[in-house]
Amino acid sequence: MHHLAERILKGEVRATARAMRLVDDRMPDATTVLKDLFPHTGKAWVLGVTGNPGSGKSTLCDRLIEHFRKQNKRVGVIAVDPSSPYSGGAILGDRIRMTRHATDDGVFIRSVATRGHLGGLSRSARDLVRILDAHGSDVVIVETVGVGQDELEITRTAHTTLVVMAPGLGDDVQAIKAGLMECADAFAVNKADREGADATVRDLQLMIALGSETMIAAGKQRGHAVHSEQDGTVENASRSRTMWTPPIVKCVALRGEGIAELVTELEKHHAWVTTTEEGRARRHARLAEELRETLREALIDAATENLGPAIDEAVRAVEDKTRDPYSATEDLVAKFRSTK
Ligand SMILES: Nc1nc2c(ncn2[C@@H]2O[C@H](COP(=O)(O)OP(=O)(O)O)[C@@H](O)[C@H]2O)c(=O)[nH]1
Ligand SMILES: [Mg+2]
Repeated sequence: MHHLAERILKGEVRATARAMRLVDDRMPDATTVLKDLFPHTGKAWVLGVTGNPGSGKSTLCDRLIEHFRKQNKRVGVIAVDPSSPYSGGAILGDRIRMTRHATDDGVFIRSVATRGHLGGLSRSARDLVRILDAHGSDVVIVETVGVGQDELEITRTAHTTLVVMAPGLGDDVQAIKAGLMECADAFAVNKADREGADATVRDLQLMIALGSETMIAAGKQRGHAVHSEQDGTVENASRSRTMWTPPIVKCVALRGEGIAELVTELEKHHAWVTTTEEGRARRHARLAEELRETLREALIDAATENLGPAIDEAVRAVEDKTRDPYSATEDLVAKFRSTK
């Protein structure tokens, strides 16, 4: 076993931080460590927290950490932020807001910049989650801004995804991005000390009700509710029983209000994901996705290595119009196959 993996499994903070840097830099050693760690992962509850900037995600995460620490749970946090870690922007803000946990060795907080992740941000996030899981975290919180596709994809690393909304932020339910709606397993309407929180709750309720009506009618499956595989043969009534309906919880993260209720709802979802057939199917689908993604990358690497000059030649041939790009690709695939 890699020495870092051994030390991570003992819960050594420095080894954990070191392995995370290897993942960031996509060093070959990172893969070795991840291979050794994988059999020891799967114990942590991965909780995604997303939403628009300023909705109060970091403040809420801080409260969640506090809550879990009172239950003596070890908490890992991955804060994915769009700004560079050195710009003094949001990451610095997040660090400050979470610092009261910085001296607690039951909490491990890691900020991740969104730029410069070879192989994609969601892959890096998934690997970092696994390291924290093996390190002994009972809960791993992944905070991401719910804007770009990359960020939304990260929520697929989580067992449970919480979408944080706040009134008066232009966070009207009509404006909420479809992607954000689809990844939500629960909603927190934060800043309930402000006007408009009840209206946001009502709008969300309506949207969820309409959403599930549409889903039942169409017999479609959505990101947060994977139905039985015998689609079409299951009665609508039984379908709606097995479906997950995202709860909505009002809170004031700033004052720690509503946090216990929120955690209760999140835990219900965790139980749903871990005990139902729908939850199992969802985990299976995500692993299949991951494997396809890593396979695609590995195949491209292998093909590039084997065909290097042939690819350059093909590009020139297409440029000279002596070959079309479709046939050129077919030629390359045939050539790659014959080298195996
Ligand atoms: N009034 C009010 N302000 C809050 C609440 N929660 C967070 N804030 C403030 O909202 C701003 C953005 O919070 P932050 O946690 O950084 O949001 P993030 O960008 O989603 O991570 C900060 O100034 C917080 O103090 C709340 O419950 N009520
Ligand atoms: Mg934040």
